[in-house]
Amino acid sequence: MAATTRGARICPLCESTCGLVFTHAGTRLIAVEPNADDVFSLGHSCAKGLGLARIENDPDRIRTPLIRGVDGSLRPATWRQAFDLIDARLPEFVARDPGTCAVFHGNPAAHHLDSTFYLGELVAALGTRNVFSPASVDTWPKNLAHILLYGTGIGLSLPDVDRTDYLLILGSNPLVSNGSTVTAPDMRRRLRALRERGGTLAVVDPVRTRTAKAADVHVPILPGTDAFFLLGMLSVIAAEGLARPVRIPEVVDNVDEVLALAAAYDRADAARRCGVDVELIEDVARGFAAAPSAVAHSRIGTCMQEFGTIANWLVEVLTIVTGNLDRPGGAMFALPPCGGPNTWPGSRRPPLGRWSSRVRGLPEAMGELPAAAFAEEILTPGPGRVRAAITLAGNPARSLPNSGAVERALAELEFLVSIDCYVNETTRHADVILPPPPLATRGHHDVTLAHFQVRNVARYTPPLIDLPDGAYAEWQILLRLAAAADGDGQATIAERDARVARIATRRAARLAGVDEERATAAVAGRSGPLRLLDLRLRSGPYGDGFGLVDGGLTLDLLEQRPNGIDYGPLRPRLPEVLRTPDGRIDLMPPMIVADLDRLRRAEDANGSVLLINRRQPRSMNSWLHNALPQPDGAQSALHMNPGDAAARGLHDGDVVDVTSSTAAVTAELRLDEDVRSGVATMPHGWGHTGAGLGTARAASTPGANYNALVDDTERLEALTNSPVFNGVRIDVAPTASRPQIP
Ligand SMILES: Nc1nc2c(c(=O)[nH]1)N[C@H]1C(S)=C(S)[C@@H](COP(=O)(O)OP(=O)(O)OC[C@H]3O[C@@H](n4cnc5c(=O)[nH]c(N)nc54)[C@H](O)[C@@H]3O)O[C@H]1N2
Ligand SMILES: Nc1nc2c(c(=O)[nH]1)N[C@H]1C(S)=C(S)[C@@H](COP(=O)(O)OP(=O)(O)OC[C@H]3O[C@@H](n4cnc5c(=O)[nH]c(N)nc54)[C@H](O)[C@@H]3O)O[C@H]1N2
Ligand code: SF4
Ligand SMILES: [Mo]
Repeated sequence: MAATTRGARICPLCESTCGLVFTHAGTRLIAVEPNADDVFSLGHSCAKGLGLARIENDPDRIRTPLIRGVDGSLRPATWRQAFDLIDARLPEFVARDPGTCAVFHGNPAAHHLDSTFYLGELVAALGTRNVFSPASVDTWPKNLAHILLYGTGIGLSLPDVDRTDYLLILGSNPLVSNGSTVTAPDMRRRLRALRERGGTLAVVDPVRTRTAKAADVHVPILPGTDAFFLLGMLSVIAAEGLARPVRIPEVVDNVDEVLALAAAYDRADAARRCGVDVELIEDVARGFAAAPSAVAHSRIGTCMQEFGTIANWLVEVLTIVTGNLDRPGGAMFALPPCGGPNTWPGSRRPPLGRWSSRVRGLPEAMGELPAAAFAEEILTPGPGRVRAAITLAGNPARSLPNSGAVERALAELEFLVSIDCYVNETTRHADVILPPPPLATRGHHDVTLAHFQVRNVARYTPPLIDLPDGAYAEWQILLRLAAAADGDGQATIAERDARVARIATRRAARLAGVDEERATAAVAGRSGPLRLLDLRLRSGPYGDGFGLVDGGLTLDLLEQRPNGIDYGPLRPRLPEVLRTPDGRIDLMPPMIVADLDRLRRAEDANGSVLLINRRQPRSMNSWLHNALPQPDGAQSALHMNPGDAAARGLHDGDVVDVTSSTAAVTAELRLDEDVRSGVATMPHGWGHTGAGLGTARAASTPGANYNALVDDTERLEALTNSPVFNGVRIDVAPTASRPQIP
């Protein structure tokens, strides 16, 4: 029998980053338990994390490369054969117009060191600006509001959930999603603790979600109207003199102007537009403003809607004018162990609009183009057209708007390489699929998510098993692809890695104020992502400065402390945290203020049902459906208020056509009292239909594809060009017998 290995592992699935304990028998993961000793998650976990053995051992998972044979089917190949094919094909696209080869990197890539540190190498080698990711269909409105207020899009202001007296959550359901842009494992415990210490939880959501049920106040708002709700709250605060100027940091400008703007707003209009009573808006405003500490936290419900940036700006304004910025219990900034844009010195030009997409001229943000342009960049003829793509850990065929067009586009590519563990709706179009190795072969530290941690902690879990013979780590795949793009497939990965490390070492040495030789020597025993991680940790805010700071953070130290190191609650960081050009916070950013006209002209839904997204506990976007089937039969049922259903003559269990401006899908109807009138909900990531899928179990319960219904052209958030996932106008009717659109 194979020897067993047991060790701590941070879960890579969601932003909670729970500590788990893995037991391996040889290379096989045989058990997953919560890690009670983890300094941050304290034994919390969920069904997905505990399901990692099923996910890792799923018989449908790809374990060797697949390449498309002459008969058109995908078949197993050696790594050598796969890279030979890539070496033969990829360079011709790189040699054409810049941008001929696009990159799409998906959600799991944000969790792994490999992609965090090495994806940039591949993008540079491809010489492409056609880089897309779910960020532009997820967080961009929030990122933009933060860039304009605080100077960086990733060092977000965080709700200090463990100390606040009043938490207002808008458009998030952390008791199912486990939280987003807030890394706070075990939200249930934290929210319960808030109420036990006499605090208030208020939830703004069209649905009485699990989180809303656990709250003191639920505001059942109409989708897409958060900006009105927040303006309504601010009008109460302005008119009743509830702002707290003495608690507003000196670096904040235009406080009076923003309050004057709010005071001029008619809160009765807010009530009408949001579909809630004006008294409720007033109660929440007064409760929030009167609390000793209060903070508003907004997430995807407020982002993927028509007025996402305005809403996310107003969330910050609310917290700031009530005197809750950068104070315990208010909105605070983390100090991430690897550092980041808001710990590194110097302000930068906002990473916005430096280039734009070819077809529609949609502006770049943070180095990427809006994913709403992904399909048309492939489908529209002309110079600079995308003809090849590399996808990493993403399923754009199900995660992007207008997925019908996305799939047509993927099918039209001349060459597609996917790094992925499944043959799914995207990778079935690939010429080559390269699988990532088993999870336990990787070291794990959340470089990006550490910006969202509600406590300052540093954790790292080391690899537990060796890479199988002949397999590639994901970072090695990325460097090998970069070499292929350069037409230099024979250069060794170690050489390329050494080049990456040299640049990283120079930077880390500069940050730590030591000479390069010293930094190089300090990490000499390591290679790959762990060397880069050590460089970042040692030059980061807690770092040992390559030996300058006694007891400072190093990767060695974290290896000795697999349950992590707790540096305590968040600490005030103003003004050093700011990276705006003048080092101040302008509460009236011209770009957002100019968009208020559009808000004023907003149309009502005019009787349409508004479709919004619903996340499911055992699902993760599109990719766990094969390994972790949903407990109930109706995987992607449309949930609707019984009154709305009755008005249409519909009954629980009916099969209905859901029709939008782009497509129609068929779904099972579930009557649900928790969904407010005028609204329906459905999860995204389903629609496991069509030929060539390698996910037999998911395909046997295919569900309906939400994103076939979402427009990628007409209705976009104006400042970020993000899709309006929340608030899709639909008709719901008994199903007609016609073929379903995928
Ligand atoms: N189980 C599970 N967990 C996940 C995921 C998953 O697929 N499954 N996905 C992960 C990912 S990638 C992310 S980004 C996070 C997202 O994490 P969350 O932001 O918490 O996402 P949701 O659970 O979808 O919650 C969004 C809520 O917004 C509400 N909503 C919709 N429209 C509006 C609106 O106009 N205004 C307001 N105020 N509310 C609205 C919806 O009813 C829903 O309850 O979750 C992560 N965690
Ligand atoms: N309608 C609607 N659409 C949405 C959303 C919504 O709320 N509503 N949410 C949006 C959001 S927030 C997000 S983040 C996106 C997610 O969108 P994507 O990131 O495109 O989609 P996922 O379904 O998470 O796909 C992840 C892929 O990574 C693969 N994978 C898993 N682990 C690894 C790994 O370690 N390495 C590699 N190489 N591959 C791996 C999986 O097999 C899967 O194919 O969806 C977006 N789409
Ligand atoms: S809550 Fe998120 S991080 Fe924690 S076990 Fe579940 S999926 Fe993993
Ligand atoms: Mo996401």
